[in-house]
Amino acid sequence: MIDANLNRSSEGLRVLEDVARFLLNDAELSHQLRALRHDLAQETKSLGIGLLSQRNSEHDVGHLNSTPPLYGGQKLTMETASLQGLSDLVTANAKRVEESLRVMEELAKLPEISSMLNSTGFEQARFAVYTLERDLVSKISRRGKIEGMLGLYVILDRQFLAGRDELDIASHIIDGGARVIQLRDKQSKKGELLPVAQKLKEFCSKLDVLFIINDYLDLAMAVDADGLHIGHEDLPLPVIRRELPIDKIIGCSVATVSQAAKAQAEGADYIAVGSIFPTTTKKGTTVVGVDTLKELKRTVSIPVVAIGGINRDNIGEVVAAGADSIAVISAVLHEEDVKGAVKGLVENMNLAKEECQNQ
Ligand code: TZP
Ligand code: MG
Repeated sequence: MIDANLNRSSEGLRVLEDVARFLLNDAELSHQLRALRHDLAQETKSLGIGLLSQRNSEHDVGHLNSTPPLYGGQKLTMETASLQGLSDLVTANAKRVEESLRVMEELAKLPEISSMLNSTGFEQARFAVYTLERDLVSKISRRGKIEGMLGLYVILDRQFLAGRDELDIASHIIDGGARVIQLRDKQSKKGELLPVAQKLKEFCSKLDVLFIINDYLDLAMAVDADGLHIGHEDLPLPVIRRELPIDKIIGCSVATVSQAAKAQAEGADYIAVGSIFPTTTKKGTTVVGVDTLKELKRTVSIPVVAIGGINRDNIGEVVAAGADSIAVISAVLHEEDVKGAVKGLVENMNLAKEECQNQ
């Protein structure tokens, strides 16, 4: 029993670690999983030869080939359960680890075993896996959204609509080829914003475009937006992460490399750096230039959205500097032909991307 459960837990942990390492590129999670696997191995090292001597896999009555099939030929084990995706794979393996740690924890309470194994250690490891399971599943559930973000990001600032209808403008933005719409409104009351946000969310969902709310956590939650964008004057990122459902993305505005590193460490899914060029849209913003963007790309691994004064003429330079996505307000909303403006930006962005790839 000890041998089987130690194998189960270390194998399950290895699966989780490799998902974190190779598929999620998450250094912190893969490090934590590795440390846990190593600690368990260390804790039980003294049992090694004894356990191998007792091993008798060929005659294990629970082994797939040694028992008659149950339930019409299907064994009801996690091994045969169909996995719908990466999230299921993580859940199945996390459960395997949690269950085997529980078995070890109980076994270690027996008088003949308690001198060799520490029950509390297994209990602590089990609780650590509960948290790691949640962190992995939440990362996976946001992955698709973050990938969908890597295009043109248009901020629908209601103060720039000049009486035009939000849904009308959103449909032109999407027809033009934008992948993300953010609702920004620094003036209206939230009660007035709620129905607007609700309509936009429904519309974007149908067309598979990400919908992000600027500033307001409560509004983002009320309309079930795909994510929330915050700045340094908003609630702190760890508080937002705690409150938002785990599948929602959080973007964070930064102006320096150290702010970007902090946002990444605190769990931001993407950062927006700006203002790249001078802009009249946001008062009092500092111009950071493309050099900050380049430096920042060397420092953080999460997607970087460039913002501020970006238009059809300079978008190529920003893409060449490494921006994963480009956010604009006036280059789209100051235009009468919104769809045409978005199309022009997307075209120039794609051209610049192609050029970068050919270099
Ligand atoms: N954050 C930094 S610059 C900026 C924001 C919201 C304004 C971007 O607007 P524009 O019109 O694209 O320069
Ligand atoms: Mg803000």
